[in-house]
Amino acid sequence: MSDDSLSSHLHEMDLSPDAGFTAQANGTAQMYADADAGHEGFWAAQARERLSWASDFDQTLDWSGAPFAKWFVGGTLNVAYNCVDRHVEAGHGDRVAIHFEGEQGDTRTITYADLQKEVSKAANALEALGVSTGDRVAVYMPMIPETVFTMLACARIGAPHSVIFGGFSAEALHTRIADAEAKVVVTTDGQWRRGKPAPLKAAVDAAIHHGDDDSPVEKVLVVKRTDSEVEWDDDRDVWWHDLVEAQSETHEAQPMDSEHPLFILYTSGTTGKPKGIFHTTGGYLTQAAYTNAVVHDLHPETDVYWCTADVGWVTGHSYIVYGPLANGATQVLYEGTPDTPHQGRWWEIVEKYKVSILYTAPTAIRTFMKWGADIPARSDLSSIRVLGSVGEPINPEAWLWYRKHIGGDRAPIVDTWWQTETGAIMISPLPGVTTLEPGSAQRPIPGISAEILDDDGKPFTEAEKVGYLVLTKPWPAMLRGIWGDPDRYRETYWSRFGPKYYFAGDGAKYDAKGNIWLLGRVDDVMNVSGHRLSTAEIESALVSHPSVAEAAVVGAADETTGQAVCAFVILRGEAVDHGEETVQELRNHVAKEIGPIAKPRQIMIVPELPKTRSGKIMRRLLKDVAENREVGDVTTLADSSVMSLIKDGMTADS
Ligand code: 6R9
Repeated sequence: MSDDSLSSHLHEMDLSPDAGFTAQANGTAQMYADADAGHEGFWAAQARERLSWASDFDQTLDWSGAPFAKWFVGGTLNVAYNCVDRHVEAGHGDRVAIHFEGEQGDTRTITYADLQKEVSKAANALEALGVSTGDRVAVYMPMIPETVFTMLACARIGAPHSVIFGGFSAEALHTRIADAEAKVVVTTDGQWRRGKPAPLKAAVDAAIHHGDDDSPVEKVLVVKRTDSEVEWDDDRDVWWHDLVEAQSETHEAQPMDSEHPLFILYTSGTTGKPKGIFHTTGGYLTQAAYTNAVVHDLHPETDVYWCTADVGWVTGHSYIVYGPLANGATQVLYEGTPDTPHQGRWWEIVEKYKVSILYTAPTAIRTFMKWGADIPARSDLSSIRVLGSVGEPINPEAWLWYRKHIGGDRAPIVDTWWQTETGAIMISPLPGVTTLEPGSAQRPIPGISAEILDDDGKPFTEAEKVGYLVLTKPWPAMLRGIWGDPDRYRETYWSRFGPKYYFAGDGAKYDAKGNIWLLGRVDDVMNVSGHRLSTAEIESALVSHPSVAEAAVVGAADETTGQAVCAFVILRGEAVDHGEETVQELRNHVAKEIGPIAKPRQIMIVPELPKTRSGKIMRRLLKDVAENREVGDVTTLADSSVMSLIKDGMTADS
C-alpha cells in the first residue's frame, strides 16, 4: 500500500468502540476519572479487589525514600497462592490453566488443580535442594510447563528467580548467574528448535566452569525435554523426574511482605553491563493482574488467551505467568517457532484452541505479512476478539494488516507500551473505551501519568513536536532498583530530567488528537525484533575477539525486525582481513559471547571510526551509512575525512 492510499484508508475507517464490546468490557471510561480523582485510592482498590492478601496493607504508597518506592506497605501475600491455590479454593480446579503445545506436536492440558500439585512438588523439590526465602534461582529453560511451575515454585517460597532467555549464550548466562549469585539453576537437557534438539544444559555447565571464578551455583535441576546426551556431575546435577516427581503434592504457601523481591530480570542498558531489574511482590502482581484484565479485556470464564512472548522476556513474566494466572485465565503455551513445521502453525493453534485474545509483537506481524495473507486465511480465526501488540512501535501498515487478516476487521488492537522496568503495561488504548489510532499507543492507562518533555526538561503538549517520554507518578509495578547497584538506578532513570521524572529512554510526540506516538529509543539501546540489545554490549563482545581493535555498533532500520545490528570494525594491525570469512567469524563470535539474537546482520571492516574531538564515536553518522543515506553533518568530527574513507571502503567492497 502506498502512503497515500494508506492514509485515505485510515480516514475511511471507523475505529470507535463497538457497542457490544463496550457493554462487556472490563475497562471503563470511568476508571480514568477515578484514577485522576485519587491516584493512591485507585491503586489501593485494585490491589484489594484483584488479589487475596494474607494481611491487609496499612499504607498504599511510601515514596519517602524516592526514587525507591514501597507499595502496599505492611501487607502480606503469596504470589503463587494468588496465581494458583485461590482459584482451586474458589471451585475452579477443573478449569484449564495451560494448553501446552509442544513444537513436535505433543500436547498437555494442565488444570488449575494440576498446577497446584505441580507447583507444590517443585517448591518442595527446591527446598530439598536447599533453597529458602531470599535465595536466588536462575531459570534457563524453553517454553514448557515446567518453566511456569519453576517460576511459581520460586514465588511460593519467596526465592527470587532470574529467568535467562534460552537464546543467550553460556557467557551471558555466566554474567547473570554471577551478578545475582544464584544458588540453583533450573534447566533442561535441550530445547526443540525448528524440529531439532538444541542443547541447553551444556551452556549451564560452561557458565559454571567459567575461568577460575568460584561459581555460586550449588545444584542444577534438569528437566528431560529432548532426551539428548548431557554431561553429568553427580554431586551437583539432579534430574527433575527423579527429584520433583518424588515430592509431596502439597506445600504450604507462606505469605511474603508486599515488598519482598519476586524476580530479577536482566535487560540491556547503555553500558556493556546488563542491568538486573528487580521487581517485588504486591505492587507488581496488582498491576500485572489489573492490566491483563482491562487492557487485554480478559474474561477468565470464557476467554482463551495466548501471549506468544518467551518467558525469558518481561512480557512472558507479566503476561504469561503472573497477570493471566492471577486472573485465573485459560491460556495457550507454545514451545516452538512460528514456521515449524509450516508457516501456518500459529493460525492452526488459534483455530484448535479457539484463542480469543492474542498478544504478540510487531516483528512477528511483519513476518506474517511477508509470508502472505493466504496463510492465516486457511484457518478459522473467528474466535479472536482482542489483539495486542508489544515490544516496539507498530507501524500503521502492520496494524491494518493485523486488524484485517487476523482480527477479522473487527477486533480492537491494543498497542501496549511498557518496559522491563515498568513491570506492566503503562500506555495503551482500552478496548471498548478508546477510539483506536493505528500506530499510536495513545494514552496512559488509568492510574498512570506520563508527559513529554523538551530538551530543557519542560513538558509540552504541542502536536508533532518530538520530545522525551517521562513518567510523572510512581506506579505499583515499577522496578525497585537495579540489583546490587542503587546508584546506577538513580543515574539511569531519575537524573536526566531531575528526580521528579522517570526517564524511559524513549522518544515520543503527540498528534493533533492528543495521542502519544512512541518513536523508539533515544539512547544507545537497539530494538531488534522487540528485544533490547545494547550497542555497548555488542561492541565489547566484538573487541573481545583477538583480531578486533575497535568496534562501533548501530541499529539500522530493518523492514522485518524493526532494527538490525550493524557493526563497524577496525581490525588489529597484525590481523589479516579474510573478507567474508573474517566477517562470519566475528558474527559467530558475537553469538557465542551474547547469543544468536545479537549476531550483527552486517559487519563492515573499516580503516577508521568517526569520532568527535572528545573521542565519542558518532553513531549517528554510521547509522546514515548503514541505512544507505547521505551522511549528515560531519563538522564535529575530529577528522572529517574519516567518513569518506569509510564510504570509499564500502563501495570498494560491494
Ligand atoms: C515490554 C517490553 C522496552 C522498550 C521500550 C520501547 C520499546 C515496547 C512498545 C515499544 C513502542 C510499544 N517498546 N513496547 N515502543 N510501542 N508498544 O518490550 O520491554 O524489552 O524492556 O523493552 O521497548 O523502546 O523502551 P523491554
